[in-house]
Amino acid sequence: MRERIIQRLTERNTLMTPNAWDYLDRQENPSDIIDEMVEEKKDLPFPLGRDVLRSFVEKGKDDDESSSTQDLEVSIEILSDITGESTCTGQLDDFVDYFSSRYEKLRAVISKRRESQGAMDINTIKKRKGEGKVIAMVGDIYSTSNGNKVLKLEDPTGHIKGFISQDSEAYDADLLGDEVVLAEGSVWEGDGDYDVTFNIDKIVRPGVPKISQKKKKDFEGKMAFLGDLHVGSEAFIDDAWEHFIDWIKNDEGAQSIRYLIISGDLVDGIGIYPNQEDELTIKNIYEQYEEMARMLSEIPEDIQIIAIPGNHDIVRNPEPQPSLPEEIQDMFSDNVRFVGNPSFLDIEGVKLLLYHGNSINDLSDLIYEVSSDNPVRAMKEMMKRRHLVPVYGKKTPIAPEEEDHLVIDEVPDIFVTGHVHHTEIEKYHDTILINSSTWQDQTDYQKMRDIQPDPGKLVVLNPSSRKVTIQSFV
Ligand code: D5M
Ligand code: FE
Ligand code: ZN
Repeated sequence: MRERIIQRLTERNTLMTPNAWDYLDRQENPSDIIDEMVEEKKDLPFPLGRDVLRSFVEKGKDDDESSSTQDLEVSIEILSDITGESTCTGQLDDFVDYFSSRYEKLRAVISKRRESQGAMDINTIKKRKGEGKVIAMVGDIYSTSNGNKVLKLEDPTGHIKGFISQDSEAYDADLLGDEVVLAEGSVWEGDGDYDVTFNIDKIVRPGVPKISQKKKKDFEGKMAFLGDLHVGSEAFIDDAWEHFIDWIKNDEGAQSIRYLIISGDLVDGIGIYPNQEDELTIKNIYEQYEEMARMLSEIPEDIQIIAIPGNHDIVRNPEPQPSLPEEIQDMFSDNVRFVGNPSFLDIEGVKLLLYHGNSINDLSDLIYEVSSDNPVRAMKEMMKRRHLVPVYGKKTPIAPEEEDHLVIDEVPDIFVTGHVHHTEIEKYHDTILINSSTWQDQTDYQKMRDIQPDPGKLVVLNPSSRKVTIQSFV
């Protein structure tokens, strides 16, 4: 049987990793699985790993109605995740493609708005002059000596100089470079030293529809959220973690938890900030993950754990980040599932957007009302712009993928971030915004930067009733 499987895979230019073999050996009909996979999948990754294989097998189980699936079986569908899909080649052209994807995807969102009717190309409005509207990406913005704003508006047909008077309603829009907006106004004829200029009266963002016809979710049980464990750090709060483990194993209130979502920064990593090694109890990153795996193995295995990486984890820093490497994933029990940062998931009909939250720092630097202590406010700004990293070139590095995976194409039921080591929940239209807590106390580095963490908390949500509670373990 093994030879036949190897043959089928080599015909398709791939091989399986040892862990994928282990997984396959535990299935009832290994040979059939590979036959089906080879037939159904156009492209097979090299090597073929455990996760891809498992995802294929589990999907098959869902589709097969004759099998007696229990009501409460785990069902996770990955709707968007960069893992295994990266197209980055490191060429300059990548950025051209990236921003063009960002524009097209956001234009598709904004075009659905009533206000977009009658929007014109920049090239057309430039020739035609007079009143009109355009769907444009915002370029460099600066303030003039008279206190007005000048910016560049761009679409695939060209660009035009934009002008926002301080008296205009558009002045207070907190426009950021690289966001895509609908700009309404009128075009001034250029003459002499003056360029043709679009005088902007009003800015409309992609936004989130206010009224929805969404059905109530019939999700059974609860989801719980935590993040920023920073395992390996001296400041990791063992006591709080032990309380949490004791609670999740024994407390009646924990029995209905079926999914545990971890929003990145699983370990503290190494070399993330100056002199970090002085604050590490585990100085080897693999050992940090081994400890993390041991800790998660204490959680009852009927709880499905889903984890994304953060800026302290062992994957590339630019976003989107793929899931942790397979050699790390293999340290963990089968109920732990690793996906990329960000990921858009469908968990039993509940749409979940999971993002570590690096750009919260950028938004708090750029928008007056946003601060890192109030992360849901930053999350709202992301939702309004329908983008997780609305501004390029600040603190959050972006990998120029052919498709912009950071666009919020679809409005999620739940949007989760972490990173700023606070716990906060708020509803925004139909979406529940959650910033999940940390298990790391203040580090010397954070003390220097006056960052006050709010550690040791677990957010518990009933997706069906939309009731949320915060459980504290410190
Ligand atoms: O982030 C821990 C805390 O440090 C969180 O409050 C964000 C803040 N932080 C992290 N990186 C930066 C930068 N570059 N500027 C400002 N504040 C930052 P963690 O990712 O766990 O180190
Ligand atoms: Fe963190
Ligand atoms: Zn972080």
